Amino acid sequence: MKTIRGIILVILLLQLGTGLHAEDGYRLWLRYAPVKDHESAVRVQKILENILLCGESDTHAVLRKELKRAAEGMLGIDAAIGAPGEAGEGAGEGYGLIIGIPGSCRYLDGPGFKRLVEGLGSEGYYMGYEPGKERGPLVLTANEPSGLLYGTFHLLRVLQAHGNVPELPLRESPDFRFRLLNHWDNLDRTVERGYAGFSIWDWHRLPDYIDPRYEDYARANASIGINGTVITNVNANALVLTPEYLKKVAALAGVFRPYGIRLYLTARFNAPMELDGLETADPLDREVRDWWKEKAREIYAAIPDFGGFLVKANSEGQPGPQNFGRNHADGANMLAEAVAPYGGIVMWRAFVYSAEIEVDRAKQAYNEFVPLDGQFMENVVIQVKNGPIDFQPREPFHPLFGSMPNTALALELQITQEYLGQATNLAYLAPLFKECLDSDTHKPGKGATVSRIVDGSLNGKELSVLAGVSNIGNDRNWTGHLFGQSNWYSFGRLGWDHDISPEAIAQEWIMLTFGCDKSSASSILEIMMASREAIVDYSTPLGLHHIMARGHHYGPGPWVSGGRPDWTSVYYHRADSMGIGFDRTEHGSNALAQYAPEIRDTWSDPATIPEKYLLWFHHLPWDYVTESGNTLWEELCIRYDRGVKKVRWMKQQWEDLEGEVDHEKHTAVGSLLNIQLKEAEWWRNACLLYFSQFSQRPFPGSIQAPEGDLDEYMKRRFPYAPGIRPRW
Ligand code: BDP
Repeated sequence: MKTIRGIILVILLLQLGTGLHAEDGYRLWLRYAPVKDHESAVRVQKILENILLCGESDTHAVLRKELKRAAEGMLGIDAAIGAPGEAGEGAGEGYGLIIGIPGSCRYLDGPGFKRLVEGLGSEGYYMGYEPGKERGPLVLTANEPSGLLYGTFHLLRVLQAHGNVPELPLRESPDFRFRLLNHWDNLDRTVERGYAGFSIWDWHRLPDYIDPRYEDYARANASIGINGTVITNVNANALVLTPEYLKKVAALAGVFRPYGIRLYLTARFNAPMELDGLETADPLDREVRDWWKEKAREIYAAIPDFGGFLVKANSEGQPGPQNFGRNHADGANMLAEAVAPYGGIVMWRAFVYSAEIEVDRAKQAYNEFVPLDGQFMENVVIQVKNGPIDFQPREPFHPLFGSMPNTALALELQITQEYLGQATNLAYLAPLFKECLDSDTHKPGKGATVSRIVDGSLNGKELSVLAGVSNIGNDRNWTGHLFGQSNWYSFGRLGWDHDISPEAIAQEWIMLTFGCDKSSASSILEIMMASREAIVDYSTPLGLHHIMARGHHYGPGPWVSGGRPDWTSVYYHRADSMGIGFDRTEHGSNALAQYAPEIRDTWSDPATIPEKYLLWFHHLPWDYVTESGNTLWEELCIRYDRGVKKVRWMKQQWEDLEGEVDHEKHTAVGSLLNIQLKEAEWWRNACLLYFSQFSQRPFPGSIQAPEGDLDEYMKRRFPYAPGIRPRW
């Protein structure tokens, strides 16, 4: 009787628990929702009820808290987490899970355990049974506490998603050494290209007030393998390097440390001038070099594990070495020298282009950086965006990948959806990330994929960095759109293992986020997998790019012209009475020459280039016949229309899930899909009406003809659209 009452109480408490945590998305993929079926509950309980946690560190304390939280949420039990020295420890008897570094308790003493972790590095882990056994307690071991951290989160993820342990044994280590979020957060708490509220960094109240959200942020990142964060905008403010701000920064670093997360800052190149009145910021000037060395010393005194600097220099108005007649290598090496004694790194961005140079913007970064190959210090990495323009819904891979074999290259992805519908659109980005990672540069030969270049394996580079521009803000659900969480999640998962498929990542995320049944999960998966292509279709099909509205980049703006040509749309689509597209073949800007011959040859010919890149590289007549047999004009119309239809389908598919997923989440996403449909129609209508002025051809009968008035679309203004800096 007593036990039955106990069980009823537990169930009631669990329900109350879920009620208290309304499904507002705050808990991300770490919900630890009650395990639904009995069999799974038994399996999970076997693992989590009695745990032996060997060793002590701040990270161990984190593990203890997390395991307790998981057991309480999933099973309603208070897990017993023993420390070494307890009875039964030597044989591991009575434990479902034993966690520790080899040698950290009697059970993990044997040489067998040491061998298990060989070659796993500082973050890898082994999960399985005691060497030579196929049963007994589950063992999680690693060389360092951070390995235990990633192993624990992996285990909890699989237990939550599948109600079972992962396939064993498991030997895991990350593909990229540095897996970093880049926050474009300003010190006034606005977030450049941020669509989820204001910055989560409460600078004014730091260092004394520690918002509990900082720890939740660290947990979330650690749970998906992210091990670093650049907390300030690349359009940098030197103030963050002052003693007053460094105290605040140090407080954040202290919260992140037990979670294996190192903190990085953006360095404004002329900080020595702005902060201390030096006459120059010339990287070869002795005084300037000493200034940075002293600054590094000061930072490391406050934050011993400070990660290093991220720098945007000589780009979009940011100062850089070229202001002083020096080059990017001079600038990067000066900073690298300052942080090298402490093990710090410098991430120097390749996103440089200038309106003064009369060269296709897509070619400029390559032109500037390739001659510097081999001139950067070992602790410098050149951070390259996935494509040569700017995070468009679809871009070919950046030609710098493969072109600087003697330099470590980082890949910068954009998690925030600046050009993919911001936070009103559902866009699952793992397919976009993967498309770039899997691209074969053919430099120096077949199989030289972007992922192998960036993870360092192709050219034997130690330093490997995957960076993602964050989509996090202080909105209750962190990312504005609930599905934005899936992009943060995918970034982390791909940073750990770039071979996982977007489908597999989405499946995990869906189970963790919605905990729904299999058929609902597969409907959600279909929506996610269709979403990115839908956006490409209704905004920039067939390789069109950079035709969004000016400044805030919200909505269509194919008519944008005037001012800096490389910030207009007409510069990129080049529509005229003859046709449309940017000729980047040898007859045009010859950007194709920056790619390997295999690629250049295939892409130079409109008949052999993958159609998704057609207008990126070719200016073609409106009557050019595409793969489908339609003319280019017809195909363009059909794709714009197809994108809209896809969103209509996504909306319907989501509506059908009513009652299958949590009500609060269902309503929020449903409302946003209504907005997305309006925006998709707006893109299609505006772009097709605009381009039809040049094509002078009728809309094909098979599409829904665009509605509205072009003038009205052109007059739309959004003075307070989010994510924009006032001076843009
Ligand atoms: C563009 C953004 C701009 C950023 C820039 C960058 O529109 O706000 O500052 O990239 O990456 O996508 O530096």
